[in-house]
Amino acid sequence: ILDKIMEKKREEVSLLKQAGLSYTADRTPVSFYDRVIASKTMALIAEVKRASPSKGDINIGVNPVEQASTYAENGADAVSVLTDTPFFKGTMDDLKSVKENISIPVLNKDFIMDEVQIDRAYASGGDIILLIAAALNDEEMHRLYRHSKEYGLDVLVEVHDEAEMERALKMEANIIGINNRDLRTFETSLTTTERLLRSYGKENAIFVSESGIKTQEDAIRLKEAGAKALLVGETLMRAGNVAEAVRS
Ligand code: IGP
Repeated sequence: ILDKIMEKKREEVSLLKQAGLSYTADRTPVSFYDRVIASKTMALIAEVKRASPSKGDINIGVNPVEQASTYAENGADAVSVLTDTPFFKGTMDDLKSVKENISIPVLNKDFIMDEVQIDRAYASGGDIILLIAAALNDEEMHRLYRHSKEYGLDVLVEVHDEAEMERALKMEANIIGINNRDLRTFETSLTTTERLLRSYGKENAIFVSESGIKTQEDAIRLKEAGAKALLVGETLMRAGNVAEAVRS
């Protein structure tokens, strides 16, 4: 699926460039990194996710602003907003409206392959952007990382295995997401975080465990593995009582 998504993204990026949109903004992003460093407890990145390629429709009728506000009011440390439309049914407008209504950092969750997407993220109110190691080579990762840093954006570098982790550490990424879901097979297991942190947990970065997190027991398990933050989407999107789910 990742190859298919990136192929579609390439079309989106080329349209963006053709349109010749230039994004102007002058803002100071809110730092997620500083917030986690200052915090003694496990951080939560709570995600707004209407649908996904692996689960289909999750919560198609969600009001992103209400959902994000509930996250923020109940102690989330950041809100992730999926902005990919073809596969996740999110929009850049979701990101903009969420940003206007909350003060905690906002992650522009998308498949970034070009600077123009970072310009757009910055101008739309994103504080953190995502770079997926499985979708980018070293040259692209470095270039896009540097571009993000010029705006003062935080970068979540996402890895899924040892080789990707080595690449992320080598570029001195300070926030590394370990995706428990294999984007190529959809197989999801929390042992991915446990395995990678057994080998790399002492390295100097904030490790975020991502995907497939459902219960308090899962959270405890990942905390014991050395994760400093969790990224949770589906469980919060399906929760009957979102406020309670965030707090727990
Ligand atoms: C959230 P979940 O299983 O809690 O809904 O997962 C998040 O980790 C997932 O949406 C995600 C993702 C990504 C989505 C992780 N990495 C990259 C799109 C692109």
